[in-house]
Amino acid sequence: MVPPRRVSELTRRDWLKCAGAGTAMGATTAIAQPAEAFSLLRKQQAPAAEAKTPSYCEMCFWNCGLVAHVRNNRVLYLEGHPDYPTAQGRLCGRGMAGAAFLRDEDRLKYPMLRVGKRGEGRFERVGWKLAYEAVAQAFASIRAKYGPEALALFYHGTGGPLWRSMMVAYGTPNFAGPSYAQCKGPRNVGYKLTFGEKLSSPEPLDFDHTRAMVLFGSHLGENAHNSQVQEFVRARARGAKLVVLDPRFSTVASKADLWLPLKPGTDTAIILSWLHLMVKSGAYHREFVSSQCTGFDALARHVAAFSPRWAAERSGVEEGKILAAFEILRRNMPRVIVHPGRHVTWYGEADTQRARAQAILTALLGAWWSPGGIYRPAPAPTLTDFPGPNYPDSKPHVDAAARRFPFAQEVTTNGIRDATLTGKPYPIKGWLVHGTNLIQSMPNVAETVAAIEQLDFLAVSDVQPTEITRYADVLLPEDLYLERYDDLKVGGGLNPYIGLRQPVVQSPHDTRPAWRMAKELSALLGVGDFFAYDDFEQYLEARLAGTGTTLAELKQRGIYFPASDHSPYLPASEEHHWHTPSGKVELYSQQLADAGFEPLPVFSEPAGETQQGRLRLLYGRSPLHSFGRTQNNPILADLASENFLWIHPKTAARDGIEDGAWVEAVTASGQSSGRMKAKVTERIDPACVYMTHGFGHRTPGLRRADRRGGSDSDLIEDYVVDPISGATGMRTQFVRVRCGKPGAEESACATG
Ligand SMILES: Nc1nc2c(c(=O)[nH]1)N[C@H]1C(S)=C(S)[C@@H](COP(=O)(O)OP(=O)(O)OC[C@H]3O[C@@H](n4cnc5c(=O)[nH]c(N)nc54)[C@H](O)[C@@H]3O)O[C@H]1N2
Ligand SMILES: Nc1nc2c(c(=O)[nH]1)N[C@H]1C(S)=C(S)[C@@H](COP(=O)(O)OP(=O)(O)OC[C@H]3O[C@@H](n4cnc5c(=O)[nH]c(N)nc54)[C@H](O)[C@@H]3O)O[C@H]1N2
Ligand code: SF4
Ligand SMILES: [Mo]
Repeated sequence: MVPPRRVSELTRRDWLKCAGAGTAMGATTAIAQPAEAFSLLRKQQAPAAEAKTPSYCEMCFWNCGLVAHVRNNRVLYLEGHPDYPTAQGRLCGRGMAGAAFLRDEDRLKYPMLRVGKRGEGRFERVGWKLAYEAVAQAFASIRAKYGPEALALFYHGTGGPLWRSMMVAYGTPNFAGPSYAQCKGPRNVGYKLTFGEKLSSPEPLDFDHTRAMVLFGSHLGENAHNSQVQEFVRARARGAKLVVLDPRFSTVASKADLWLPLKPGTDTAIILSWLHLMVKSGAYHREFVSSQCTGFDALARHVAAFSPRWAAERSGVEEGKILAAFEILRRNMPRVIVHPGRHVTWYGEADTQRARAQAILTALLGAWWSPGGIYRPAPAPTLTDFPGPNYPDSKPHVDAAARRFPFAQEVTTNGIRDATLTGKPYPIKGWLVHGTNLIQSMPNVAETVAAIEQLDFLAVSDVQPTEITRYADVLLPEDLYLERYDDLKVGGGLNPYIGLRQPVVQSPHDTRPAWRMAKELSALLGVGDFFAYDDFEQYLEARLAGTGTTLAELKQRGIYFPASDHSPYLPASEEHHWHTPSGKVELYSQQLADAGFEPLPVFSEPAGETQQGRLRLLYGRSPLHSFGRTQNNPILADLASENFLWIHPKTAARDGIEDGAWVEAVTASGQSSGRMKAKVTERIDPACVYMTHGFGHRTPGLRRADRRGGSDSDLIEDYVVDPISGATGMRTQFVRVRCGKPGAEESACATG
């Protein structure tokens, strides 16, 4: 028998490969052991599983189906569920490493009350009863003094909506997640304004029939959404063309037919020039435009001035490349995927305008709800509501009361934070935070901390001692996703499904699932009627009534596909009522005009010109990490323990920085990224630096991640709020690079 290998003997490539290849190719897989001694065995060498339990992943929000091989309350390894559309039989590297969390000594193990100052991270262990009572008393006193709307919920992840039920039942309209205002907001608003639909997640991209793809940022492969990467790779293998716009030579740019190394924030200029060319040469989808769209003439007049030369001057991309990319679109239309992007909160108002430009480009290509473009996703199956009272009426949420963000689709995290800081439009005095590390996910850490200082009360539900937990008055430790039930997962897309998360092992600690915490706390808050089930299986059974499947069946199979005769395409000529005011696809947006915004996408130079020595901060994803939540995972910490500051050789030479040297990025106000290593590379625009998000933790409880690498979150002070969607543009930060602090081991920017 081959001895088990330490993770570090494997290269990152091995792990990515084995994750990508899944078990079908006899991949290396993980065996659960005490976290510090985590080792890897080949699947064939692992002891036989006692159970193979299906569930789904929560290492990120793609929520891939998995099958856990279990023995002795230990997960031997995880593999991709063969039937799940998001998994397609595989897990990504992060998903495979999920089992390592289970035996991680650093996880939160029991409820705690704060004993030190907020932010200090000093707590004492208590029982659940006391923890609940502390929350219930604080909530009741805030409600009595300020009204229920003075309570807010921040949430991300599968458990969140149950907490939302509790909070809404208690009377507050204020609940928000970073997945809107720090992520997809402007995209969803821009597409909704144009097509009357926001884009679903997974994005409905018809990779299997496409002939050409264009990516604005969207660094697929580094952005490791499992099935999207698999589908993209298949499309490329079939010969689909690829155009990538990115100021950085990203992994996916290195696979492209054409890479357009544009200046940051100039995508819209290039899109406008393509629209100009389409109108001028008549190379647009006439049938789609004439049957479905309104505002073409106004658009045609608007884009007349935006020649490829004009776009070249603004973007810094050669005119010839802009024309060559257009040729790829023209020749392959309508089978073109214009990727709508996902993390699109870059520059404020320009983000919604860019999303509008992408949507209009899609319309003119005839690539909306059409083969090889963006398909029409089937709605997710509907489940039965568990019987309960009607939710009470509440005051308008903070953004509505402040009359801001007319097209926002959700309450904004930043809106709630502002209200907490200023007391306007009304005070916010209590936060409940579930599964989101606001210290890392919201721009301007100082504002978040100042807002927390204004609070009468902060409760945090998490699984590990990340930064936000250090500020909590009460800490509610959740079971890990492999230890709990959650609400059912319903997916639309091409094959609508219902998926089950179920415990595959028991938590060895005094932790609880979100459903149980919400139910038990609700009882103390006097809104227990909204959670009138004895246990969660009863709830799940009731939700499944009439769907064609049962809990027993789902426990076995993990997923169920109700019959669906949905058609993913809409013929260009078919009569259709779009969910816009005009009932048409709105190339010209009267709604935006009426609200005082530009009705046709305009290009605006990104704010903050580069000054001598100052570099724009860009950031993105590490393929082996999710946000800031996996840096302490025993396997992933071993494979990718730090991030690097990408810097161009010219800039590095100017600043005297060598490849591999310890450096810090610093803002004008002196905020530092923390010490990290320089990666001197021609792959980045000389006027920018780049790093992956999620590193540079500042919380000693995460022993493998604390102060490892640099933090983009600590640097982003200068964010810009989009008045249309309410989202926060975060690529407006400039930094200088200086040598890592002398003192420790190194003294200067030399390697060594
Ligand atoms: N491994 C992994 N995968 C993930 C996640 C994760 O945490 N880990 N998170 C998931 C989530 S929630 C999201 S929202 C997505 C985010 O991932 P994406 O939606 O792909 O994020 P982007 O900001 O589009 O992509 C970052 C890229 O944009 C480039 N860029 C910077 N400025 C500009 C510009 O002005 N124009 C253009 N065209 N490009 C620019 C950067 O150089 C970088 O290559 O990733 C998802 N996938
Ligand atoms: N500077 C900067 N900011 C960003 C981004 C960026 O790239 N750079 N990306 C933005 C994007 S696209 C997004 S989607 C957001 C993501 O923002 P968040 O969702 O806040 O992401 P994380 O920072 O990973 O925080 C997740 C928290 O949930 C905890 N957690 C993990 N699993 C569980 C669980 O099962 N139960 C509970 N209760 N808690 C759990 C983790 O320990 C961690 O504290 O960040 C946004 N903000
Ligand atoms: S993409 Fe990876 S981390 Fe995200 S859910 Fe799927 S397997 Fe898990
Ligand atoms: Mo995101």
